[in-house]
Amino acid sequence: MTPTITAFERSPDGGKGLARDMRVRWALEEVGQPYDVRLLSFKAMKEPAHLALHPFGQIPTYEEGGLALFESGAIVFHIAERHAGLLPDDANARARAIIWMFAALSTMEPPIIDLAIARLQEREEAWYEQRLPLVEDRVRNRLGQLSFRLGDADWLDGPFSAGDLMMASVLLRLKASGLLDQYPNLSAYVARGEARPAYKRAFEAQLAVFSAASWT
Ligand code: GTB
Repeated sequence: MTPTITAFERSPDGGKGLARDMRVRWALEEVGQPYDVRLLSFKAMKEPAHLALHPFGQIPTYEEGGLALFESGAIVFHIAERHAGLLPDDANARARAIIWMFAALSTMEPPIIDLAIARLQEREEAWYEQRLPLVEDRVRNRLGQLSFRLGDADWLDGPFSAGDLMMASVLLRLKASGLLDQYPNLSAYVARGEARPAYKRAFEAQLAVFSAASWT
């Protein structure tokens, strides 16, 4: 059964691949699973039909037969569990790859999103200039720790895994900020992710939505 995912009809990033459907597309491409996409307007995301799938009225969702999932991490984990290629067979190596999925989502992503929100929504606040360096420092702290752990390895724990897919997806959000450039091994890590054929296919697929749209 071909799964269907949801994505923005009109993403604020105009196709830079920063919305979270991108990590789901990437996972599906890595395992060679074709998929359909249902595009949603911001209005449709808050309507009952979508809220029945996603209680928070967001993208991405994933539907496959009778199964409906939300949360990009849970979706990527489901894909990685059901197909070969994103999680090692060895039980301990598999558990360690899963650690990195959680680390990406619960340790790295929160300060990165906090920074994105500060830059997008708090610029006009009187305290913005005071707060920004604190937020950036929290991101740098995590990047420094991750950079130290990665060292000169290609991936976080042996071969490329769902943990790397999630970590690279989270770090990509920092690309435009310049912060990543201060950690050459992390920049190279993200670039290795972007160079993967599956990533490129996923990126082109999400970009095609915006290139084809009449409003662009
Ligand atoms: N924890 C959830 C998950 O991982 O799936 C978070 C899902 C989420 O934040 N979805 C966002 C959404 O639906 C899209 S990805 N937002 C609409 C809403 O909440 O009403 C976040 C996002 C959006 C836009 C950009 N961008 O343009 O750069 C980047 C990331």
